[in-house]
Amino acid sequence: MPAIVVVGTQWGDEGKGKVTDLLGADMDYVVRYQGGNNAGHTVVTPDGKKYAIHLVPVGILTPGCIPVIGNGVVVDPKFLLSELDGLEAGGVDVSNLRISADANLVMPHHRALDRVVERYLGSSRIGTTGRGIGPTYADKVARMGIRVQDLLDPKILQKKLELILREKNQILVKVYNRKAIDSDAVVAEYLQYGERLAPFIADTRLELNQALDEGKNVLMEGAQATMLDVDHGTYPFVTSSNPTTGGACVGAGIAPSKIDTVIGIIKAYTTRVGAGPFPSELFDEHGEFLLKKGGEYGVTTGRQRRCGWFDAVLGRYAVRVNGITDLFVTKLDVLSGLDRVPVCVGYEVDGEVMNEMPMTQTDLHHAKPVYEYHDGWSEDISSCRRFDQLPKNAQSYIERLEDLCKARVSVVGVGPGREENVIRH
Ligand code: 2SA
Ligand code: GDP
Ligand code: MG
Repeated sequence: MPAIVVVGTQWGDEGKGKVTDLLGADMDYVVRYQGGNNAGHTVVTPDGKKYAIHLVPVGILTPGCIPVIGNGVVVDPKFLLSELDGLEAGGVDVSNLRISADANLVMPHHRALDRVVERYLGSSRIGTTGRGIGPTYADKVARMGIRVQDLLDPKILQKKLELILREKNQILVKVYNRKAIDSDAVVAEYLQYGERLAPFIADTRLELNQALDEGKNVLMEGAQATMLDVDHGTYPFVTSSNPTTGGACVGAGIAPSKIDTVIGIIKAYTTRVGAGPFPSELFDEHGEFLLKKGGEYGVTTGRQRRCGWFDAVLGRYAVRVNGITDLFVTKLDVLSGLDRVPVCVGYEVDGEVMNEMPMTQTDLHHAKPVYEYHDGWSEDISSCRRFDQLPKNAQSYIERLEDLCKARVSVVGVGPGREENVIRH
């Protein structure tokens, strides 16, 4: 079987963790291909245990599955070791983990710069997770990155870091009035991490391609989402990587021809954490309803998520950009109890109605949602497992999302648990 991609369609937190865990049982490999420990993926296992996974692939929870941190991920080694320690303490076997030797490392100067730049931006801030993600990717592209393989070569690590810190310390001290970072201390600290991580460091590109050639099942686990993609999202209010399907190829070193299934995870409503445009955002009691009933708080930072109605313009855009073959609609259960459920079907921009994503960010910032209204349902749907068990109005809602987004809805989530799904096709 070729590779499968699980991709976020909105602004993240659609339930990628749950879906990856659900599919994990049939997978030989689960691969993270971008992002870092900014991600927060929640998994609730059948025994009721709740995990919040950040940097390692969710597949680490599936016995026998090989979890891979691909070359496109940015790795904070201190965080990674503490995440592995935490999982091991909870009885999870982490010994199968592979980390690409080519992945870039999050260094102390990246974390420091992420925070000071956000403060410098003031009211124009992005609302990052403060994990050093943006500065690490910026240095990677500027060819000033330090990679996982450098942990295995003390001389190179020392040489690269001394050179890089000469520039970064000027910025930290002279521009932002912060303390300089001592390169000897960082080298000593990172070599210790390197010693512990050495058994996991691998040529993951080779291993994944060999596995695909042998017919093994490989799942690519996206983090963040389409509208946070640095190329296709609401720039500059985005993360610094490519969560979209194309990023899966680059971030793991596999060819597009190896992918034949792209599963788009889409919440039955919309949320966003951090700054940036959000046309269907709610500022009333309905927004409060979604926040409370949906438990919409950041898994990494604890921040309250902004909530709004389903945006079909955005859904259709995500289907197109990612080549989504199947949609997995999550959290339909959260909408039970509403008299009517609005769906955003277009944007009004300066008196003109647009049915597709505007070309410019200025237009998106000015976009006012155009809604159509669906009758709601009051039943608790969490025990439904077949489509015909859902209330008629819930069925029509899903069918309409399918029409508007132009992709089939194969599964509908009716609760956080692994089994709480309506399987359609
Ligand atoms: P960054 O830290 O540079 O990637 O931040 C840039 C933007 O990307 C957003 N972002 C996220 N949005 C939703 N969920 C994410 N993960 C956590 C979660 C977030 C949390 O699962 O809840 O706990 O706050 C995530 N990671 C990055 C971020 O909000 C910025 O808008
Ligand atoms: P991710 O970043 O895409 O993995 O999503 P998060 O874990 O950040 O947020 C999704 C939240 O919704 C988590 O708390 C999940 O346990 C929960 N969740 C996932 N699917 C469903 C569903 O169908 N119904 C309900 N009620 N909760 C769900
Ligand atoms: Mg999340």
